[in-house]
Amino acid sequence: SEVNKDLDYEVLIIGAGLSGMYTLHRMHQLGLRTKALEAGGDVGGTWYWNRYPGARFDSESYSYNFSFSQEILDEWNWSEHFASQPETLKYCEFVCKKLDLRRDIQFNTRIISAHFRDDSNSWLLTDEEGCTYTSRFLVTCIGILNNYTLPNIPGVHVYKGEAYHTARWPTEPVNFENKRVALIGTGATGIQTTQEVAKTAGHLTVFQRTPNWSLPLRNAPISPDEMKEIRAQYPEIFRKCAESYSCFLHVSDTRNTLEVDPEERDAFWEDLYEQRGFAKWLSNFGNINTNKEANALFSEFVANKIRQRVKDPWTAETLIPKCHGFGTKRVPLESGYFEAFNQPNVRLVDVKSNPIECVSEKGIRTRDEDFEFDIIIYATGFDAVTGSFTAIDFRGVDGIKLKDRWVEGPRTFLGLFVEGFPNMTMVMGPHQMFGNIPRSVEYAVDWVSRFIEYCRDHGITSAQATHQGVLDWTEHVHNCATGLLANDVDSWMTGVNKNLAHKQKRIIARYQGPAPGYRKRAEDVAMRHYEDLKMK
Ligand code: NA7
Repeated sequence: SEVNKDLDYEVLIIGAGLSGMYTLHRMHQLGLRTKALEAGGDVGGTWYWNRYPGARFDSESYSYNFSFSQEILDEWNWSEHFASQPETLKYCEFVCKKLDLRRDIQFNTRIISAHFRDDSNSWLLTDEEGCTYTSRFLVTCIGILNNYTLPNIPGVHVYKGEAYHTARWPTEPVNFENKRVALIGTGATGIQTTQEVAKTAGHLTVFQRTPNWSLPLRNAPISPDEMKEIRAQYPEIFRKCAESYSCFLHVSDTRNTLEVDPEERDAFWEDLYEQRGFAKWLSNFGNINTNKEANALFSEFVANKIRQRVKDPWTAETLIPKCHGFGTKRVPLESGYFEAFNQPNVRLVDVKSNPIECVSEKGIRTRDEDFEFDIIIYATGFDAVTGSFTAIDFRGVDGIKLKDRWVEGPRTFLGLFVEGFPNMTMVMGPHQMFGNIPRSVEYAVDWVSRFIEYCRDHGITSAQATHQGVLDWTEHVHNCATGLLANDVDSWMTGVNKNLAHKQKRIIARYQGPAPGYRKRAEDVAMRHYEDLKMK
């Protein structure tokens, strides 16, 4: 348009994972001059970078895929209930091709700064090579688990053998045969990696600081006939996800754990234990997430399962969490993780009682023992949620830094806008609904697209959150978080990363109310023609 003729683009997108791809598609539909700038060499985001052995969905494949294109739903077949990373990466490439997105994605382009320019109401982005890009609107699609962190252990860079962080796994397969392998970290990633590497490694030593409440994934192949049935059920699948608390297929049981007859309760839990995916967590009694006593009962049920599955009593006890209850952190799902510790080539080292002192040239030194390794795997997690935003130098009006805005924790409007950052919207920003991520991504992208369309149609050149809007939304997010046991525990979900000095204090990083509630609020804002925003 005339107004934007001095700008390179009408819309710039940072990232070409699921969020970036879908945003680009919607911008194409609107006919807007758009470019997506992606740090990686291809599309896929999380599924591009996290190529570690055993990486796969914990959400049902058919609840995780995009729902907006009947053509894509008709043509794509999943081979497993919980697809592996290579299959999901292929899915991303398939979507990219189907929607003809590649022409407007620039790969190998890492954005290091994004500055709002008051005089022209536009964004100026700079990549690490010093190239610049300008646009009216900016949509950040930079993920919530993107910037990986290495452990703050002395000597990490001294080690001379092969070393990999799970989130930067090489494209060529790593051979573990006859190798002495170390793995640090037992979150969802470390658990998936352990059970896979244990199959071939000469010897695997798992360094565990905090154990996790992990439950069986119960993956299974999908036959062509079953895929046909699933395809026929897609409308029902997406309806269920839309109605549920966190966009999954599972719906929690409203009964109070403590009021259910113990025998009936155990039978219910035994049945749940056999079910697929997150059912064991999300179809459980809702009050295990809020009531300590209820939580302790189910935690004990899971502890007994671990005791039954792990032969060595010390190893079994060490694998059982003692300091946090079930489901107060993201529950990792496993396929033979506990049994791996029964193999002669796998050993658990408890870093709490025997701390790592340093990484040496040849391996890892703990207080009690000196280990030599051929390969070290770091499954040590991410500078999560806000980390994606502090990795880029975002500046708003008058040069204010996003970092400074969020010193006391994120403050947003609907998780979509930041005060003082006009024309910038975040897909999967802090204080947004996460849950089953692609379901939330689709909603956020649809919302953002309608908003940008509105601005275009009404000649709006500047739109930003108001101070009051941000105060109200932040308060609402904090209210929704009240009473959930998860907020009393250190994890990436509460913004804590023990490897980063500035991330020692818990924050409310996510919107934790029901997804339908989130959408209702966001829908209201759109229905009232965005009058909650400051527009000109
Ligand atoms: P997580 O869940 O943050 O797990 C990181 C793990 O690494 C966790 O067990 C940490 O122990 C451990 N860790 C981190 N630093 C150290 C040091 N310095 N020493 C020993 N152990 C350490 O990351 P994931 O990648 O597993 O999963 C992130 C999300 O991605 C996951 O929830 C899914 O949603 C997808 P700690 O618990 O801090 O004691």
